[in-house]
Amino acid sequence: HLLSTHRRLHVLEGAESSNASAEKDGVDDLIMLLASIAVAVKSVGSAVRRRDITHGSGTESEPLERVANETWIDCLLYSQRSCILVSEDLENPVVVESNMQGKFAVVFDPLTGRSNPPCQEMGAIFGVFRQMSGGSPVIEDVMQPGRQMVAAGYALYGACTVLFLSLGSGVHGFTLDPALNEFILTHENIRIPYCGHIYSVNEGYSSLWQPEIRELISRFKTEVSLNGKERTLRYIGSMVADVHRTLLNGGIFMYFAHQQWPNGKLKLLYEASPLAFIIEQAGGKASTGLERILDITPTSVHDRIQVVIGSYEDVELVEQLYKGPSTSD
Ligand code: P6P
Repeated sequence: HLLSTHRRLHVLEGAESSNASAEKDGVDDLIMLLASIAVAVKSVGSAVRRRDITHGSGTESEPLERVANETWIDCLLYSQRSCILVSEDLENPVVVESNMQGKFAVVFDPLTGRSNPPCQEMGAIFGVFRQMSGGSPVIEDVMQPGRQMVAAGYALYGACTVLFLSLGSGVHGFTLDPALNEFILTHENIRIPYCGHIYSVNEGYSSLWQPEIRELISRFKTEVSLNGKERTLRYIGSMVADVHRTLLNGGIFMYFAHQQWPNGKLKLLYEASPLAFIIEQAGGKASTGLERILDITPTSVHDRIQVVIGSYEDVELVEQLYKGPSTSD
């Protein structure tokens, strides 16, 4: 779809679409915005793959971080479909100049998963809201709960570059064909398995967790999965990679608050909410253990929360263990 849309976009750009005055918040404009994100992903993916060549070996990802952030901002600005941007790498939101403004507020982490360089599983995460305010964009245009997103997705620079996204009607995955340098639809209408046996949590923090979290994990991992398999742990240390595996194989990813991160480590607006949007669009569930992530309205653009996300049955089980025996028990 993206490939054909991509071609359509070239035609649109080339032929000065007949309805050039088309409303800037229509589907075509959302696709133009997503096409600009696809360009950013191609460009950053190329820089990631060449990082040890162009930056010298053993380099911190700092230059890569700056390249990624600037690439995303440029692509979104020149799409002329965005009006306000929130980046993991910027303290404050960027308001797009009025002559370049569109009607979409975009939140993104341009190079996620880099806390353990040279992590091989870096990527990007993004979410798109429709501007709610009339006239100039305001902070409230990005301070929306994830359920208000009109699109969300992630890229992963793994064995190949993939771009998985949803416009609110299912989840579709695209794989970059390096020969064409185009994204090809490879995973149409993905559904996450209802239950899985892989659990993903950093048990290295066990001594830092609250006692009830230690108890929860201990009980959860001894529960045989509904698919009849013994549970097994996989943890990459890059949320986008751990959630991507969970989407395709089923299972659960958890990041609980602990002494170092009393509210949880992961960012609500541009990590948890877009991935929650994807997982729930694929039939899974995403919560803090107590409430749905997509229902949470941020209080600041860099809010952190704890995350329990994955197969519906597995998240339900963790929520039951977390909330304790219900009053009806
Ligand atoms: P820890 C990577 O920087 C990140 O923000 C997430 O992508 C990842 O899930 C988490 O940190 C890993 O954190 O504390 O387990 O190393």
